[in-house]
Amino acid sequence: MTIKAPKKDALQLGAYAPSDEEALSQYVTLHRYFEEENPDAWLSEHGAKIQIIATRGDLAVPKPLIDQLPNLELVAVYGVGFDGVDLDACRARNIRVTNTPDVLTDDVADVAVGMMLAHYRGLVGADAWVRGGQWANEGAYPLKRSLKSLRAGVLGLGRIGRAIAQRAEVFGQPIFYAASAPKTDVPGDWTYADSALALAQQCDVLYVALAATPETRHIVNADVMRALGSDGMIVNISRAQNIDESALLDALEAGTIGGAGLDVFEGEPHVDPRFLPLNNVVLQPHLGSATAETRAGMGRLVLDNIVAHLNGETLITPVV
Ligand code: 8YV
Repeated sequence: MTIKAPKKDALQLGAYAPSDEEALSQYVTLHRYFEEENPDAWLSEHGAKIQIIATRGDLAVPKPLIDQLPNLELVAVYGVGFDGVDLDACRARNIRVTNTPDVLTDDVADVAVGMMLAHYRGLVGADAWVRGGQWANEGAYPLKRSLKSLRAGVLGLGRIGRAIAQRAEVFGQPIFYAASAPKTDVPGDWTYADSALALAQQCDVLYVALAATPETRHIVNADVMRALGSDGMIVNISRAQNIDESALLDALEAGTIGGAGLDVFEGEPHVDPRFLPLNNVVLQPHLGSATAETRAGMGRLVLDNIVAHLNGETLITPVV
């Protein structure tokens, strides 16, 4: 790709893969803000030259930061979730925002269904059963659940939610979903529920696949957990804010729900220590999109959006 305009200056808020950073450096001057020892002083001196923010889905781009960049034109998010970006502040100044949808859908859905499989077939405990000698000393591993006996409930039927539902169908699971309205482009046997609570009352595995917004905060609360029940499982590959994590810990500890599979956490990467002794939760370090193939695709999409912006061309995957 070529750029017709001079190199612009980009504020990099978090690390990318070295190959992605090398590719981006061909087109913009990257300033590794996340490594600055005195970021406020740096912004005061250099903020005016920044035209692009290169960030990630798990990082924040708050209004106070945006306000210190008077010449900001574009926020490029390496990730599908743009909940960390103050979109109102961007809209107010005609600052464009892009993300990286589609390229990561399948990998994130795979992790969601993988955590369901691991929990209901007890794979993590079974591995320890072998390694710890219990198989030889105590015999067969305890019986678990057949995946085809479970009902899948998907909260949020966007790209990732649909991919999760399609995978659950392959396991023979009936599909229930909750969305802003019934979908007309899904199989006729997918059952619509008009709320998270109604969905929890009809399913065994509740997949949280919602984009994080102020309206979805703690949408999975203690009432939803009670409705899901003691054989139920919550799987979260979206954002921690969509679940009342304190209520989730209470429910897991009390057995109100049977288990959880979590790839996102409040305060990540620092995880509430209450999770650590629990054997009914599968813990993953926000790795939904973390494959070589998908991260290459995400990095390429960030680059393509930035080059399109530099050339004054249509953005590839605009949010704002
Ligand atoms: C992160 C994500 O962006 O896509 C998202 O919104 O949360 C993740 O894919 C990824 O972990 C890069 O940090």
